[in-house]
Amino acid sequence: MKPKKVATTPIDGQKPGTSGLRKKTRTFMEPHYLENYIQATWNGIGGVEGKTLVLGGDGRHFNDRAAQVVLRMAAAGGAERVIVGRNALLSTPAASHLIRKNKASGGIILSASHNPGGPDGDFGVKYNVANGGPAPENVTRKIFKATQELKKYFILDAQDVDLDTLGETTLGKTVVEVVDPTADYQELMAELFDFDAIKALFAEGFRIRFDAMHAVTGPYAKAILEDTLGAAPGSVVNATPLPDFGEGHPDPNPIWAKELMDVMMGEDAPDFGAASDGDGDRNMIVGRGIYVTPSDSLAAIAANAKHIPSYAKEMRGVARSMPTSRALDRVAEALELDCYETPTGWKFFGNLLDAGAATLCGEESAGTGSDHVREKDGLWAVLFWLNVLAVRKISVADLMADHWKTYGRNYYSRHDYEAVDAEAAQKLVDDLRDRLDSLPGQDFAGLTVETADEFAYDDPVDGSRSEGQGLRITTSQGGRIVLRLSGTGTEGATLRVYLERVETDPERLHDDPQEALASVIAAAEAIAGIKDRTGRDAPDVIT
Ligand code: G16
Repeated sequence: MKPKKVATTPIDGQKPGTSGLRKKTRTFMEPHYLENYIQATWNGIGGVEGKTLVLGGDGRHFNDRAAQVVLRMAAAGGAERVIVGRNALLSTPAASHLIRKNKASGGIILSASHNPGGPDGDFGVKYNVANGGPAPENVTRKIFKATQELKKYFILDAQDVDLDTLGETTLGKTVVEVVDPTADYQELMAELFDFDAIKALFAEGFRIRFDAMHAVTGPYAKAILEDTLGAAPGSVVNATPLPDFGEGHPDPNPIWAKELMDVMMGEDAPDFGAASDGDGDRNMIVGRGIYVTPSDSLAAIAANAKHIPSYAKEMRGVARSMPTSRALDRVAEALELDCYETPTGWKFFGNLLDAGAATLCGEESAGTGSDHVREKDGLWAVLFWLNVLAVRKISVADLMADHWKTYGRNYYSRHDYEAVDAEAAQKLVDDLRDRLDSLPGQDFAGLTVETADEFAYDDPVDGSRSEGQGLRITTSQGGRIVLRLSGTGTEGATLRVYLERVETDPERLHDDPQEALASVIAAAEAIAGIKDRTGRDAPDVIT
């Protein structure tokens, strides 16, 4: 079997965004599209000859076909071994773990995360590096450059590999090892958490509903929560991964996981509800009658790490992305932990975790994780919460009430304007950037601007600088407004407006977040003229 050389030309727009390359599925299915990007990835990382790679995806439409292409191109490039999840399935955190455990050079994850799937949905390809984390900017820049210079790619002329059977086969000279996607991950979770305590909790009748949203975590959650920890059969719902996620939007937030929200706000709600996204790295936590925002979940996890032996032992610092609420900062201050603020994108946590500067990190976009892998990890967050509840014997609502009483409450909400005209969105941001210096001291909707700047990040570990990472404005009354354009959308632009206000008055800790934030929302509108410039009356998604 000899690699076939295929002549090609560069394809425009193959620029990795916040998390790999995401495009419409049909775009990825066009001739040469995927092949070009994979070859550019190989070129950008200095080839794959003699390397071990990990491969898996979230099972969305085209996942199976794309995996075969990646395998044939890895073989054509001379990879020594490719470790693949059975049927080309791997959750993103499980892929990260396999890369680390096997000391692989890196891995390809086929996923567009929380974006819808199916032929009319989205597809994505992400390259993760040897530490298990998403490729940092110095690598994605090289990949992008390679896409612009590409003239040929190499692919083995071979039959499909049987990915349904565990064990080793060969493709050319490359060993293809098909592994159980859940086994190693489950072992890691058992090392981190007190499974006996969680088993005892379920044995006492504690009820959970985990919504896998027809995505990749279904098999993981069933194996761990039901089969191992003893949650009642049927606790994990929508557990079979489907190529179109059951025509749903596998994004764990109150809008897209409405079914779960309705159950949790209803009369016979279970004790605990959770959901995860397409590739299993995001999570949503809900208690009976209470939704926990991702920013609050992160802060609560940090505050309660002392109840979990593997984390109590050594908590280094914590980290959050800039738009994430500053609830974490308040916990870090109280616990005397360093707290890092990074740009949006899990890749920015990699250096801090590798250097041992941070143990826990998280984002407002429903990602939480720790140094156990180099990705955010949905099921990990769920197990963390369950472990804490098992030790503290407390409800989610009481835990949060206690948390806010201790640290104050950072009311928080994100307003998304989706598929807006890209030029209009860019102009809104550019115009506001130009006015930033003039804002401090001015009043908007009753709030006075205190500071206004554009976030830039100087990585404390490798000294690299990332500019243009979002506009941030702080106001009187503990308010903060952040505006940035999403780097994961596939249609027009998505404008994200992040709104926050700190409340420490014990009488005002249980208000409706949109009401508690009304003044900040009005100030954001007065400052940026969002409705007028986007032509929208209201955000498409409020989380
Ligand atoms: C990715 C990144 C996250 C980021 C999120 C949203 O998540 O890994 O770090 O917070 O996108 O990014 P943006 O605001 O640019 O759309 P995922 O779960 O989509 O891989």
